[in-house]
Amino acid sequence: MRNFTGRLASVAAMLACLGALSGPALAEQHSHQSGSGQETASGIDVRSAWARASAGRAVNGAAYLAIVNSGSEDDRLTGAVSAAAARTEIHAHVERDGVMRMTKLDGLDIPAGKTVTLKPGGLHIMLFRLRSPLRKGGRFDLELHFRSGVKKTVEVEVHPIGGRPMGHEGHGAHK
Ligand SMILES: [Cu+2]
Repeated sequence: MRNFTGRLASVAAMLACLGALSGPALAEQHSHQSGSGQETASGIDVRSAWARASAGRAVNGAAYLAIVNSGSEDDRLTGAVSAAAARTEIHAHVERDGVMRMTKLDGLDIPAGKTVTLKPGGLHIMLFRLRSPLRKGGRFDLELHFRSGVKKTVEVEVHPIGGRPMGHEGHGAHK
């Protein structure tokens, strides 16, 4: 019985994971800045970090942000940690056989002079097993680790879920 329950829990986690990403992706523009990013000698700056409020009993979430490399050296995002979640991964969406799927990345190149934007339907920081639901208006810290040794802590703002209930039909909401 224990095994069966465990399996149900992991299926629920999977659905929640998909649900977190299948909302009205482009319904809102998040042009304001969180103000928590700061320039350093590395030239890496993180801006506009946000997450969508959890839907129902969703156990997973995703964080979105923009990483600016104004330095002259290429860098690479190698991981992230947050007290808000048990585990994080860098994820991308890739289309395979006409279906969008999430894929774990080992890292994310941040070329010199470029901005890499993580946004719904695309790149994101997956937050597995949230310690508590993400509530609209809430905030949590996310620490980003870079190959150069730079660590950046940003404050992630939790935004409303959006206009319509999120289903579990997958990743069709992009574009
Ligand atoms: Cu994901």
